[in-house]
Amino acid sequence: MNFKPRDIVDQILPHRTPAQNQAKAYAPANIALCKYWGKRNETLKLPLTGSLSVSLAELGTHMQCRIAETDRLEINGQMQAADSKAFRRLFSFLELFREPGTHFHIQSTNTIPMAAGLASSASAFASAVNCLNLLYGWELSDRSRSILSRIGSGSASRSICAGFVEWYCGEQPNGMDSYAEALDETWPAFRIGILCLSDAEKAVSSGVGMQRTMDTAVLYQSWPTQVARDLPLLRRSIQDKDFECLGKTAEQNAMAMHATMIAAWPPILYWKPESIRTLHRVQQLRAEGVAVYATMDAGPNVKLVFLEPSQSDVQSAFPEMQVVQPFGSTCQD
Ligand code: 2P0
Repeated sequence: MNFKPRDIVDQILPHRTPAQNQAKAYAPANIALCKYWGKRNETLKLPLTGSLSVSLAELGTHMQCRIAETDRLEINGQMQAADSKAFRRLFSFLELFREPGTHFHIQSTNTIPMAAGLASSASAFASAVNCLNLLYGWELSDRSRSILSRIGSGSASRSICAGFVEWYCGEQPNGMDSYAEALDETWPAFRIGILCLSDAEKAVSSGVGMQRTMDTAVLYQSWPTQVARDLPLLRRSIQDKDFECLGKTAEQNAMAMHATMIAAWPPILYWKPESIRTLHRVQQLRAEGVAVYATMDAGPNVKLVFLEPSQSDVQSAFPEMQVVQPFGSTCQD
């Protein structure tokens, strides 16, 4: 059977009667240490492999939803046209959850710098599901909210949880076993550094990019093998607090993902000269003894991972970097 998003939503939702007139919720953005790159089912956004991320604490999306006369969407205070990409994508998702004739006024505020290419769909769809869960009084589990968010955008499945999060690939055709869960580990000294190198809109969306890579890159055949190696290494390095292993694995995973994109046709080359300069600078810092590693997503920006004791060295090399503490502050802060 070919399951549709509506079939899955019907299975999960207890009812479609709002419990209140408005609700507010939040979800963080996330950065993958082992990337999600390729789907086995486009409609349900089922991934070909598992992935593992870290959520960005206070950097994400605050969403407010009010029952209204007509559908309206404000992002960071700006009203969005009904035929804009953001409006159409969000409301076709919200349509899955409400009775015909119900309308929403959505106000969404991103605390993540839009220019970083990080104000992704992940925190938007996860915050929308969190918001509807309150508005309708569904009291859904993390697992159910993760499955529902995934239908909006794959990586949104991971934005339901804080800290380190693993999204299971699953194998059921209805995707009920493809959800994300937080790892039971904290690492207070863990830091993410965000570098805004370019705010140009990307020419190839990640959804189109992953499909083209699967369809045309012979190198993509190696991607599941890469993930099969990297996921256990990352889980173990988080458990053992082995930062060198975590950093190496995350950087290599990101470079391997980009290698598959570059091997697609037409090639998907998100890198800008500034991205490459940054990657070289990271290598140079490591040669000088600073434990810092890089990761990149479907865009030219570079995100750094390091531990609190290296923060001043990394910050001196990249003064414009915004530092995120996924597990709050350490005693030394
Ligand atoms: C990730 N990316 O794991 C990877 C790395 C981009 C590169 O998750 O098509 O925007 O909506 O499921 O969630 C971006 O993918 O794609 C993404 P859809 P989504 O973070």
